[in-house]
Amino acid sequence: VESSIPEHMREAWKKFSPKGFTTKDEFESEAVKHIETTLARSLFNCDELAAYSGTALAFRDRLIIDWNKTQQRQSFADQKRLYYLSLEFLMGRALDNAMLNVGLKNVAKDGLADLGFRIEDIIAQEHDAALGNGGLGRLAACFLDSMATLNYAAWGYGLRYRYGIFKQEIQDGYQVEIPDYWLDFNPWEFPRHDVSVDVQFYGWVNKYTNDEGKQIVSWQDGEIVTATAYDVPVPGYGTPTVNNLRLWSSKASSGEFDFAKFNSGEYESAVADEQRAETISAVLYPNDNLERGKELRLKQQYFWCAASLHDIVRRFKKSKRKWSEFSDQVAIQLNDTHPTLAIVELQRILVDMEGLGWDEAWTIVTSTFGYTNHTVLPEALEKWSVPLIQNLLPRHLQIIYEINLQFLQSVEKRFPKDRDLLGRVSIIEESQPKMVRMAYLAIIGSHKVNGVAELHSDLIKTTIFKDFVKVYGPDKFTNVTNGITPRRWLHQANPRLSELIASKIGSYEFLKDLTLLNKLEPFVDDKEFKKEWAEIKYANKVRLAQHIQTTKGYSVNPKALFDIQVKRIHEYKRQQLNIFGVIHRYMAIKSMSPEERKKLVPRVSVFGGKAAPGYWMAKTIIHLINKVGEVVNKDPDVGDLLKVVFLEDYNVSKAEIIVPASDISEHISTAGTEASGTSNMKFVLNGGMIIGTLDGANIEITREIGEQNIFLFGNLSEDVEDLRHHHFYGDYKVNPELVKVFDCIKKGTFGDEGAFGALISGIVEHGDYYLVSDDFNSYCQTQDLIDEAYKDQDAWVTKSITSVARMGFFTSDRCINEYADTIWNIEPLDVAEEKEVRART
Ligand code: GP0
Repeated sequence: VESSIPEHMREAWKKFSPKGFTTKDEFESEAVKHIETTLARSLFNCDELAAYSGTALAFRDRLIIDWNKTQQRQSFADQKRLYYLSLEFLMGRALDNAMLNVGLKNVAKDGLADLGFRIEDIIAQEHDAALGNGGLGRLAACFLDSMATLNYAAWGYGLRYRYGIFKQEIQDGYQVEIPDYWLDFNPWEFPRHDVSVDVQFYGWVNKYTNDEGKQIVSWQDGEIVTATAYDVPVPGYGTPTVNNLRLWSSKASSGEFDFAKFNSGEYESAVADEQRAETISAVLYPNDNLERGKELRLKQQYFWCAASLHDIVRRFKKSKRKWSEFSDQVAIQLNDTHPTLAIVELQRILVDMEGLGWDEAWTIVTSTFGYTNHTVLPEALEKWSVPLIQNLLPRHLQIIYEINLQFLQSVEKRFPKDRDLLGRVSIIEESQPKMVRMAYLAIIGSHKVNGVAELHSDLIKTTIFKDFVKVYGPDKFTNVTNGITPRRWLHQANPRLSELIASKIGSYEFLKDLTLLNKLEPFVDDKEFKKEWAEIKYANKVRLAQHIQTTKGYSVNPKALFDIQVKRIHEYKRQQLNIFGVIHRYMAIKSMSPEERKKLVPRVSVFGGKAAPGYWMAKTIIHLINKVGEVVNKDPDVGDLLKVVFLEDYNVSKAEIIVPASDISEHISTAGTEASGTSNMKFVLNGGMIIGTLDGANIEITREIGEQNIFLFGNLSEDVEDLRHHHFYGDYKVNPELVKVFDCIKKGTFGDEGAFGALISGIVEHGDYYLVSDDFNSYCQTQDLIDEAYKDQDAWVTKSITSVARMGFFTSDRCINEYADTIWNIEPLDVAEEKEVRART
């Protein structure tokens, strides 16, 4: 590694380079120094926010030391790296995670107590980094955690949105969106004003032959926007590795904001240019599993892909290697189709800018990229209109056409008699206007395509991508079942359970090798252990009940069965099935005698999740849940037997309170629609049971934990198509129990019945696409089984412990190792020496 500091002067550097604190006194000294100098506050005006800031800055310093070393070590090792391109990184809070990962949370706890603060209050000051919508963005965050923990040289690349996912408020039962400006104080990012890339839009393509007779293609006269890097350190657990998440921020290029405009009196238009450029990274699109084809979104995608690719290529070029070695040094994973333009951009860089031949370039491109598909829902599959791309990225459109031409020629050669096949696999959909099918481009430009759970990976091979299996053979398509990081989702969210597990199996090694959880199974009959297990669940429920008390202003009984569904609100996820089930239960309670009521298991139904601002039906579901809550919660006939809670603004930090507190959580999507689900894994890992359909990863969870430990119901994915057909062409009748629920709503029991009309007519009149009626009986019966099972607390705790013991497979560490072995072809870096040096100092 080169340095501008002469050899004989490096001693001074080494002598004074910081080592970072390890003791309580050192921590206090660092925190107080930051509070009094960096923040210019004092003993007399240090509130909890200032204490948070001082603590965060102290830990940040520690991370930076390891971060710098990691980057040096990785450059030095000169191995292949992985770049994870994702438009979303749903990181949540960083401080708690940093403290646990460097193993100094207890030091901070004692230090903060000395200074007059409780560590939980300090942790709670932090604003979530909410640069994502849901499952896909949180998966990216879990992956970064695993990649650092396993010592892979891996970078994340994303956008630095000024506004993350909106904050949700409920007013009169309706969702209201509030902008989430989160950058006021963010100690976890480092602006790198020296790392920038100029990105071009619009303009035109100039093709000519130069003096040497060579074809030159130049894309010119476009609008230039500058991408500036902001780096976020990503610490691994119990390792010196701190990886990098690089987020790009947009601003007008210095050329664009030109002084000529100023001087000629065009001050306003100069400022307008500036603002237009900044708009690109201003806001996260708040849609989950839905694409709406907005030009600004396409601009975001290209801006981020171009900046990332130029950064990666620049790093590669420093190594002075031959281009043919590019994919030995670089693997790029596409998190869904959002970064598909990176494929086109790399081809453009290699052919137009570096002068490689088309075929040589294309071989490099396809051996570099891997593509992960996250959904089969048609409305989520990205398509961009040809005229839009033509205008914004004229050269890229030409390249896309060339890729398509070459691909279709190769298909024609292999399947000369199948004209239809060509139309079906073409990147261009021959509609009005023509559309570019991004998933097809991603498949053609990658060497591997994976789904995120077994069922989902089978489905993409037999449905949306089946023609490509015919063209490429089945080996290009593979499965990597999703996973979650046990550091955040067990150790951080549920410290007491983590501690109990460690005390039983002898160490915290399970946090790095989650299969060690199986050592818990011999203890399933240990009375004392079971008692502690149950006490911890109860304490977590008390904590959630307190959260409900402070945020909603009413109390729920922590002894009741906590039934939780938290995730984005979506028709396919079927929160409507859940709330109809709640109404059914409510009606049953109302019709019972006091004696009968005494036999019931009290239940708290908790909902949480955001609806996309333009998704009217999802908002209607939120409205219904809130209105049902208003009526049920104050009905004296019901009392503690049923409470309905809608928790506002579900996010990562709230999930850390909610997930450990469930008895049952709901993962009830129409079979075949939920690619994987990941919260299902989080809930089971925290000792909760699941009510679920045979969908996504529920199937593999069942295989691992055993059928007796999960409450499955509903139709199978292979029957969905026939059922839908039957709704339109058969003698279709809505389930009579569900009809009673609808009648109850229509009577105005929950207020203005008209407000919920569409929810009902979607099922009764418009074909019940999500099979709510078909699954209603089976759902309600299974809920009854749950009540029965819950009455036998001892057997319930046995189920809970057994399930946790068998969850080892669902760590994101396993998942990342699978990607590394089968897709990226990368090896972890050896950090043994670094660990030793650290242990000695
Ligand atoms: C999938 F296509 N997912 C999409 C999308 O636009 N947003 C998103 O969050 C999710 C799936 O719905 C999932 O089933 C999956 O597990 C997750 O991506 C990660 O693979 C929700 O858990």
